[in-house]
Amino acid sequence: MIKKFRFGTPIETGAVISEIKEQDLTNLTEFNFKNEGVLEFNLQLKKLDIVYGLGEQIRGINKRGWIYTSYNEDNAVITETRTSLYGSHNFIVVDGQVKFGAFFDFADKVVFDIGYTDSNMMKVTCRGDGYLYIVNGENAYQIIKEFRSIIGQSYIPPKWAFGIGQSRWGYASIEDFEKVISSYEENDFPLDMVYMDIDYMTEYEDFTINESRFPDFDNFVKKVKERGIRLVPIVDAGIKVKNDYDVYLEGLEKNAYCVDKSGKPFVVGVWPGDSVLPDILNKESAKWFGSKYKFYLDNGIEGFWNDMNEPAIFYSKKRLNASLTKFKKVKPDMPREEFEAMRDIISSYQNNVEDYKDFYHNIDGKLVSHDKVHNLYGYKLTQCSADYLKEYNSEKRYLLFSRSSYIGMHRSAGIWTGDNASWWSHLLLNFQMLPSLNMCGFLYVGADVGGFGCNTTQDLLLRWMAVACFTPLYRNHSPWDTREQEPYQFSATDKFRQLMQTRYALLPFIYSEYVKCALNNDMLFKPLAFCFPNDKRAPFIEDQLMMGDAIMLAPVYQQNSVGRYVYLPEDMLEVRFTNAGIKTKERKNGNHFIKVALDQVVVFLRKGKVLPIAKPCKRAMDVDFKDVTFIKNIDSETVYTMCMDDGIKADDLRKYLVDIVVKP
Ligand code: MIG
Repeated sequence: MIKKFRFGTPIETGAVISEIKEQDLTNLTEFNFKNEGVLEFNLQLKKLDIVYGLGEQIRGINKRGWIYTSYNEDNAVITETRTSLYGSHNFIVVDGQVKFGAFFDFADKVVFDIGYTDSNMMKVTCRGDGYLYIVNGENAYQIIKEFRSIIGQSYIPPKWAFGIGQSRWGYASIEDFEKVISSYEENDFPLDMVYMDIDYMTEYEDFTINESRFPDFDNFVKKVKERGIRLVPIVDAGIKVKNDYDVYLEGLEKNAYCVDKSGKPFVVGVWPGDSVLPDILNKESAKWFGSKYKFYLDNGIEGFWNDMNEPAIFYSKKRLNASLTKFKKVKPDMPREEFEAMRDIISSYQNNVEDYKDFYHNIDGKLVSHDKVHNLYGYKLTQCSADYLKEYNSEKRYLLFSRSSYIGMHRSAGIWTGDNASWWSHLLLNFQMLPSLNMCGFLYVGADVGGFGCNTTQDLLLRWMAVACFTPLYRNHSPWDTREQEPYQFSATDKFRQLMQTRYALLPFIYSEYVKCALNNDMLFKPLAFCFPNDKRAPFIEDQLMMGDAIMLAPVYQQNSVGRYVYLPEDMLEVRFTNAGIKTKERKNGNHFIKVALDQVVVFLRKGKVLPIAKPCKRAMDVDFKDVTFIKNIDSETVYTMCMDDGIKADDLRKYLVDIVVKP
């Protein structure tokens, strides 16, 4: 039930892996289609129609009432007025009197005006050439599963990647990492990963380790792993221009960088200063860049996060040089206008989209301007690292996630949602992104726990950790210029420990549900309406989600609240994780004010379902999936399907799904 339409001569993105026959445009009945230089798809919306999708985007689960742009953007100020974030996930589902999904597989900019200009109209405009896929189905949920089946199975990380990770931009030496790990150990906090931000490198050079601050690095990696913890380094997109940096020289020799019009490597400024961008849209160059991960792998590293791959640009050398003559000398009596003109020039450097028109990729011998394929950069960069990891060791699963992305990347990596802030509104925003990301194939997802930018507070971090209990990627991360945010920096140690233990108690459930969703092209997080299709209120609930088909999440996301109102579409069992054990209570359908203390996690278990709970553990790999107890809301025998693989081997995980019989 999928129709494929082609517009022009598209760049193949690789997002869709199924063979689908192209159809004549006369079969495009879902949209009113116009092509006057730019492609335009119009649809009249009915009052209560819902539009789902768009993956990593701002605003709610229902995307109506705003305008969204797919043009990957590095901008750390994520407010409600933004229109684009780090990824482009061009899949939407219209759910109303008409129901269909639409995937705009365009490498260039796509704008989704979903009732912004005219509240009853949806207008999608696409720049450049591409494909449109129309997915039909009975309901939104079926349409999504159908779409997921043509884009291929989602990435499954190793089991340890479901543990807790600690990160901070600023950890810069063995001592810093020692301190993090020992603080976790002293406080009896569980931990699986510590992330290494850019300060581990020599002068921000990718594929290097600062030897003076990390002497004997491979031994350090080994020692840390003996304590059950993995180090996960960051890899930035830009390669430093420097005459004795072997990686830079090698890439030069292989013509592996993006070039300007004259064919010279295009120079941009990022963390290392003047840098060049690997041309990862070129097959050979991509292969070369991916192979560089060997450096870390040889040191015992098993996980990576790819950053700055929109690509982020602090300045382009070209713009910088061209503007220099415009600078006047700063004088005390300088007119305000002149001063402001200078300031404007300076602030125009960072991530100026005009720069994207000034460099080129060599795609199969043809020079293609970056701005036409901009949205693929993070995807393809992460793809080539994933390809190399497989080549390095095809037996093993690696942890890999990226900041920038496009649909297709979901097969080889996860996403973290970039530079959020320590704002209560972002706690809700990041929660609402979960189902939208799942619709687009991204299952291994998570936000910086506690918020990245700005100063967090103890209560925000606690509430955030209660939500993160359920997100596949769970990482506390913040930059050096904000309040220190590791759980051990605050006084409520017992509360933090309680929440972290809850995560590990839930690991057999989280991991098994994740694997099943990946294998079945299913969503891990669903809007309520997908599970309660006959409930009239469910479509308008934006702050509760179903996880798998067993539990409903309803997190507290407001400061100073002692709980929240929760809507129960049916009778459910309230399951409360407390420091005095797990407490359950039957709840009738309807509205309830549910009290939730700062160290508690409350979920609602559906009738006929069970929830496996593991014994306390401090490392994900040590959680005993065989030794679980079940919280039950059943009248008769049922089965729970658990994934019992070793958590590491790259294998068909279907073989490890075990049905466990649970009696009432
Ligand atoms: O320009 O590596 O989103 O997680 O800590 C900032 C430093 C670059 C942005 C990432 C953030 C990371 C930071 N990076």
